[in-house]
Amino acid sequence: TIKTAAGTPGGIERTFIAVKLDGVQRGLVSEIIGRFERKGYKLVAIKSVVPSRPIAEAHYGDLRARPFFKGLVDYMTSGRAPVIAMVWEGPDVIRQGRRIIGATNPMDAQPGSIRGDFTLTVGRNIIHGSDSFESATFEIGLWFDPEEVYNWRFTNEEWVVSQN
Ligand code: IDP
Ligand code: MG
Repeated sequence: TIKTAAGTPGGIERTFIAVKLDGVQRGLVSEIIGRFERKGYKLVAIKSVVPSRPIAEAHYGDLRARPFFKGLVDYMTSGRAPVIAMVWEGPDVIRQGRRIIGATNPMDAQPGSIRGDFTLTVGRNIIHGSDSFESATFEIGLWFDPEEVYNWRFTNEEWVVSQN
């Protein structure tokens, strides 16, 4: 059986994943969704959105003091393409999502990861993923209303997540 306590290592969790506008412009939305989907994770929320400045600033609030912060927020809110905001659910999805995405700097990202396979610079690394249970909880609440996140059950769950 699967532990259901959110935040338990290996337990069922939710994480916030976003294809940033560079990923949208490059036509990599289906590639990115496909990687999470094929792994066995469950898509419980998705929308196309140009974030407001307060949302982008809150989203990257931990980077407020960094020199690239204003440029990052300007970029995210530019509307040159939308962001594809998602919530994915499944065992250990916060940590595994970060592994699927790869290191922040594409030059450190492993081949086989999304950033390792498709990106060259930190300013155009195409995807965001929550880095902890706390940030996942905060980011899901920031980007989504509760009714936009839908609880549903995989009919093939026993073929994807059984331990035996
Ligand atoms: P993460 O996206 O892997 O969690 P963070 O350190 O949280 O990485 O940074 C958030 C985003 O800010 C990065 O994905 C990247 O787009 C941007 N960023 C981070 N460091 C730099 C930098 O040194 N120059 C420009 N942009 C940066
Ligand atoms: Mg981060």
